[in-house]
Amino acid sequence: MKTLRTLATTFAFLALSLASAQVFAAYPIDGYLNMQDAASTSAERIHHFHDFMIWIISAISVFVLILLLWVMIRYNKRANPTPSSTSHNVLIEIIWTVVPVVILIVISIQSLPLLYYTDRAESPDMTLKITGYQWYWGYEYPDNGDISFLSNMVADADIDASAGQIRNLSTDNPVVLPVGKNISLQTTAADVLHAWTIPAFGVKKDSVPGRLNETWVHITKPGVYYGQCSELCGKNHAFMPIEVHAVSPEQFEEWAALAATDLDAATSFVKSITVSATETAEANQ
Ligand SMILES: [Cu+2]
Repeated sequence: MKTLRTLATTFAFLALSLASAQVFAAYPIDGYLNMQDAASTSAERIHHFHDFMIWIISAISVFVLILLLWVMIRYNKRANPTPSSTSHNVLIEIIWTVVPVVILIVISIQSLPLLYYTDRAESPDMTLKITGYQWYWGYEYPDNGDISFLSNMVADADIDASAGQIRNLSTDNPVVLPVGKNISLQTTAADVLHAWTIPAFGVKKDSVPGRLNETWVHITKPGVYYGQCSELCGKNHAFMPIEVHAVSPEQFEEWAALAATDLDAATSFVKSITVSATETAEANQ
C-alpha cells in the first residue's frame, strides 16, 4: 500500500510540474520546463509528434509497471510457494512479437513523413548559407544581393539589457529572415564541426568542414529567436550564439537593400522594428 501511495504522489507531482510548465519563450528561461514555443511549420509538426509519442511512451511505461507490480505481489515466494514449470506459451509469444511491431508501424506512419518534411525545402524562396568558425558564425544571402557578414557574441561587458540583449545569446550582427517564406538553410564549417540550431524553429544541423548540409525553415511568427552552436567545437563553444530576427517579407527586403551597402544601418533598422525577445515570449504565451 505504501508503494502505491508513493507512486500516486510521484504521478501527482509530475502532473503538477507539467501543468505549471505552460509558459513558453523564444529563448531559455531559468526554471521553465517544456520546449520553446514552435515558430516554424517544422517545429509545430515536431511538437505534435512529440505529444503523440508521449501517449505511447506513457502507456507502455504504465503497462510494464503494472506487470512488474503484479509479478512482485502475486508471484513472490510467499504468495506462490510452488511456481509453475511452464516454459512456453505460443499465444503469448505471438502477442509480444506482433504488438511491438504494430506499435513501431504506428510510430513510423507519423515519424517518416516528418523526417522527409524537415529534410529540405521543395521550392525554396531564398537561401541562407551558414558557415561555422571557431568561434562565431558567418552568413551569406546569395539570393539577396550577395550580403555576407560575420556574427559574434556580444561580450558580457557590452550587454545592453534595456535594448533586450541577453547574456551569451545576443550577437552583434543578427540573422534576419522573412516569415512565411520557404528558406533553404545550407551549412558548412571552415575549421571543425559546429551545429546551427534554433530550438523554436525545430532546426539543428551539423556544420561539417568540406560538406554542405541542407535543411529548411518556414517561420510562422515574427520575433527574435535564439540558438547556440550544438556541437562541441573547442574552448569557446559556449560563446557562439545564434540570434535570428524574423520580420515581414517587406521589412526583410528593406533590410536586405540596406545590408548590401551598410550593414550597421541595416542592423539598427532591424533592431528598431523587431520586438525584444521578452516581448516575443509574452506574445507567444
Ligand atoms: Cu561551434
